[in-house]
Amino acid sequence: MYAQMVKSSGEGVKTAGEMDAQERAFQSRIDAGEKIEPKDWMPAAYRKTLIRQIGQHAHSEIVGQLPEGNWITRAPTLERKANLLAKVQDEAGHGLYLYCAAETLGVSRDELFDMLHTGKMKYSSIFNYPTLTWADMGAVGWLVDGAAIMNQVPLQRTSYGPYARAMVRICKEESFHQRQGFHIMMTMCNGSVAQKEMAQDALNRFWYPSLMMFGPSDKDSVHSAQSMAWKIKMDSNDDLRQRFVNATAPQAEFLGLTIPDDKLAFNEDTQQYDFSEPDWEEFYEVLKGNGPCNRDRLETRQRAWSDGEWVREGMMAHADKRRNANQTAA
Ligand code: BYC
Repeated sequence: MYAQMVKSSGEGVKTAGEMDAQERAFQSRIDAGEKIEPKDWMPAAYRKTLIRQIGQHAHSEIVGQLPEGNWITRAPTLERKANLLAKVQDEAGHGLYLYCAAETLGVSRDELFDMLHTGKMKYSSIFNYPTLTWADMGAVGWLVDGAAIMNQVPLQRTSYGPYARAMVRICKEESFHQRQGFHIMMTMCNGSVAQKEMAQDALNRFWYPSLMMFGPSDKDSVHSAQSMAWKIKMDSNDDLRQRFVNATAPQAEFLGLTIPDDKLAFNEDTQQYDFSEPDWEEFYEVLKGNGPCNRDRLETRQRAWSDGEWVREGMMAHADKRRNANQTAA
């Protein structure tokens, strides 16, 4: 890998000759598969990229609770309600593991929340789409968690120790979520005609937004080359998207549903599925804040933050009181 970088570095990626001795030693550790830990030296840009990616990921988990939370009170059975409640709670836990991992890089949780609430930091585009029917709970679990797993399983081997370790736990839970979603889809597809139509409609609306989760195509990806050299990302956006389509197309066939893409077909030569790209203009509009639910999602998070102020103040006052009492006793 190191030798490969020297020969053909990606755009913006420093060659060995351009690195100083400390950077070269750091890159050698990465290439040797060593984990970087919080107290180790790291280039400022490595730290910054990690804070951006882990922070964005943490925000996605937290904002990702909103489209599903919408259906907790309307789940069709007690069992479905309990499962959905547990899933939404798991997402909060994932957010917390990831905020903790980001904090080890020297950014505070308050700073991260502030960046989310002021729109300086992103969260995944997928959560700016509405969940209109119960079938959307199936489609989100099957497709959105399915896409998340595709991206996150390789991240268990990412170079930054706290991020890699957080990902191990997250992936175990995400794969359960994916199965839960697929089970909802299976039940609806084996139900009445109206239920199957609802499942098809959910697939129609969530297919392309799920493909967008992997980020822009490789030629337009800003960060991939450097992030892959640093093993902050393990695979390119297009490779992961292709893997997701390869895994999901047979599942749709099993369900008796049609992926809304006329070009989708198994290619015998490549042994992969050919498929249509998502509408990238729509993707960039969602990133700019113009998706169907951007404003609503952000307002909900801002309101939760201000409504929770008295709880935070109470907790901090309690912590201060205990600290003072301990100091007096000592
Ligand atoms: N949404 O250079 P690129 C989950 C931005 S799943 C929003 O390729 P990078 C969950 C990108 O940030 C979702 N923004 O970027 C699942 C950059 O803008 P900035 C969370 C996106 O970082 C189920 C610009 O576009 N998963 O949490 O190398 C239930 C150029 O892109 C998106 C993760 O975050 C997008 N879809 O690659 C509940 C996984 N795509 O920052 C919760 C970890 C791109 O320069 N993250 N952008 O302003 C990653 O693997 C990478 O960050 C990405 C993007 C593949 C997402």
